[in-house]
Amino acid sequence: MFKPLLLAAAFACGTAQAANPLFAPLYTADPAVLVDGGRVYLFTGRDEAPPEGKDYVMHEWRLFSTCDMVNWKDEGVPLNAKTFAWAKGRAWASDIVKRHGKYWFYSTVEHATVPGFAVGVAVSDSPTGPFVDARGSALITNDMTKQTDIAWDDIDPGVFIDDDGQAYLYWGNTVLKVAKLKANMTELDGPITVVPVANFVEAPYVHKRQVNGKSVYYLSYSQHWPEETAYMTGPSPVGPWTPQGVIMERNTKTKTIHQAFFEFNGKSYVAYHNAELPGGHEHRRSVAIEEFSYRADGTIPFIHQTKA
Ligand code: FUB
Repeated sequence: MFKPLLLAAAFACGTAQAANPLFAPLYTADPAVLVDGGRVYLFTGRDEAPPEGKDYVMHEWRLFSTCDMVNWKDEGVPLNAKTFAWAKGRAWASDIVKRHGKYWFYSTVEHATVPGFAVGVAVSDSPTGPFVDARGSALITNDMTKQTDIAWDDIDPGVFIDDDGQAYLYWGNTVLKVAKLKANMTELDGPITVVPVANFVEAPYVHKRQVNGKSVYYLSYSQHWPEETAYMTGPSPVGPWTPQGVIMERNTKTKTIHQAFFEFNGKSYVAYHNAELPGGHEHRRSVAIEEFSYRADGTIPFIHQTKA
């Protein structure tokens, strides 16, 4: 009697048991996480580079979900770079939030007519899609924000909605940028501000917790090259930020790492990528998740990656 019940519960979560690195045989990167309705929805980019590939080959975002952090369901491809008709391709890093009962997916793609990368926003009534372009045009383009001479300084959107309802978009490579979003989630609300962060490379991600009765905002990001994960804390979504140091080590088989923090069933997790799946390399990465506990003062301990 008992075992079938357990089996049924596991099947409801998903049918594939997974351990780090996750989602073999697919190579995945750039995790974005949404916790909703008792499930974790983990969006990833998909690395399709061949064994000797020398560049990212990324056309689509994949989605996996679970209700127990062990059994995962492959939810397929809820959207791809072609979802954005104005994009040339390159489905790079993304983030997802829920607002007004809809699911808003912010993502990096290469723009077809404005040289460089851009940020688009897609929307769906369900976390599993289908997603459609919410604007019909890019939210951020390289020509709006030329703070560097590189084409990829407008990548890696991270979205955060504060308890007062104000939404913020963080993004950038080499230079970290932040802007408010209007309540419609599809337009900027005010100017783009550059945040000075020593050694910042990419993957900004903001989350918030209550620590000893106070709101603490955590801004994590990739720093140096090869990258390691570092973070800062502050009293508001726009700082001022206090550097708190490195919390995850560099990878050995790929230079990028790209983290996302989340809470699920009372436990704390960070998702990131390395390239530890067999055949993995710089452009064939694999998403992994580590559980950790915040210290009593709210700081994040050093989190070691699972190594094979
Ligand atoms: O996956 C392509 C790029 O590599 C992402 O946009 C960065 O965060 C890095 O992981």
